[in-house]
Formats: sequence, C-alpha cells, structure tokens
Amino acid sequence: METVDVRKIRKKLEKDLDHKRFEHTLGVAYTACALAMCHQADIDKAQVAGLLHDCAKCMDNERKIAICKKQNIAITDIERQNPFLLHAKVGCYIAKKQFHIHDTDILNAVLNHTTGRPGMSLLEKIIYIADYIEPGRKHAPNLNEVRRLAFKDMDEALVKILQDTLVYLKSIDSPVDPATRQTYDYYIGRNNVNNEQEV
Ligand code: DGI
Ligand code: FE
Ligand code: FE
Repeated sequence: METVDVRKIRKKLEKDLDHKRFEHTLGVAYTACALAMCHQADIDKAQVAGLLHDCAKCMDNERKIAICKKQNIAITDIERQNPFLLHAKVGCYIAKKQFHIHDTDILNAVLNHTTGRPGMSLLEKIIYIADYIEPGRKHAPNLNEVRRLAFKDMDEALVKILQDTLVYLKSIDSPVDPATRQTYDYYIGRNNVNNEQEV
C-alpha cells in the first residue's frame, strides 16, 4: 500500500463527520484491525478502510446525488428511494479524490460496506463485519453471537448479519437492494448453517 498518513485522515474525518459518526468510525477502524490480526489480513489497509468507510455519511442527500450526477456514478432506483445508500458509492469517490487512496481493495471495501457483494475479498468482509460489530453498536439482534463468529468464521458471521439485516428491512418495510439479496444468497449457499431462514 502507498504510504498513508493515518493521523491526517483521522483529523479530516473529525471535521467532516459528526461526533457520533466519528466515534463509530474509530470503533470500526480498531475492530477491523483486530479482525485483520485474527484472519491474517493487512492491518494497515484494514485501519484505513475502517476509517474511511463512512467518510460520506454526513453529507446531505442532495450533495451525494449531485456528486453522483457530476461524476457519472449510476444511481439505481433503490438508491434514489433511499439516498443514504449512496454514502458507500460517494464514500469510495471521496476516499479517492479527497483522501488520495488508490488501493482498489480499500476502495472496494468502502464501496461495498453497506450491501456487501457476492465474492467479497478478505478486506471487504472485514469492513462489512467490523461495521456491524464495533463496540459502539448496541441494538442489533444476536450481537454476541455475531461478535463470536466474526473471530471464528467470517462467512458464517456474514450470513448471520445479512439474515438479520433482511429480517430488519422487512420489519420496517424498507426495500432490499439487489446487492444485499445477492450477497445473502451467495454466502448462504456456501454455508451449511442449520438456522437457515426464509427471509
Ligand atoms: O453507515 P452505517 O450506519 O454505519 O452502516 P451501513 O452503511 O451498513 O448502513 C446500515 C443500514 O443500511 C442499516 O440500517 C441497514 C441498511 N441496509 C443494508 N442493506 C440495505 C439497507 N437498507 C435498504 N433499504 N436496503 C438494503 O439492501
Ligand atoms: Fe455506512
Ligand atoms: Fe459504518
């Protein structure tokens, strides 16, 4: 990875994000480092991807949509209905343009951190999971179980998170992004989990 000034990234994020989101960001970064240590991934990349994953989260929807239009970033129907989903795509763009990150694995980890994707890289899995289990998260169901699984079998942890996310989205009647569904189908197919659920 190119040399990256982590302190500089943290300082800019502290300005760009509100306090709660900044604290969450730090939680994701150190949880991602712990997962990288456990699963033999690159710790420096995990830290940078963890720090940057929500870098566009505090931007208002109009601004995110305007950036997508200007940069020719496609907006899907689901994203138009739920513009908060765009913080992943726009975050990937901001990580490149404002934080000068060019590592494709880090950029993909930012890009896919909300929905996941079939065939995620080790780093993408780490960020997706760290986002869900960082210590500041308190309300998701099965957190203890997912936290335990994360350090044992990441694919099993992914299935559990995706399953609980689909149940949650159904309960609040929120549309499911095809990427979330495809990711769930992909990972459930690879796991003989005995708690398979129709969601
Ligand atoms: O940005 P964060 O809150 O830290 O975390 P995130 O980027 O993973 O976003 C989490 C939210 O995204 C959570 O409330 C569930 C929601 N989400 C995940 N997949 C989908 C989704 N929302 C919709 N509408 N559709 C999805 O497929
Ligand atoms: Fe996010
Ligand atoms: Fe997050």
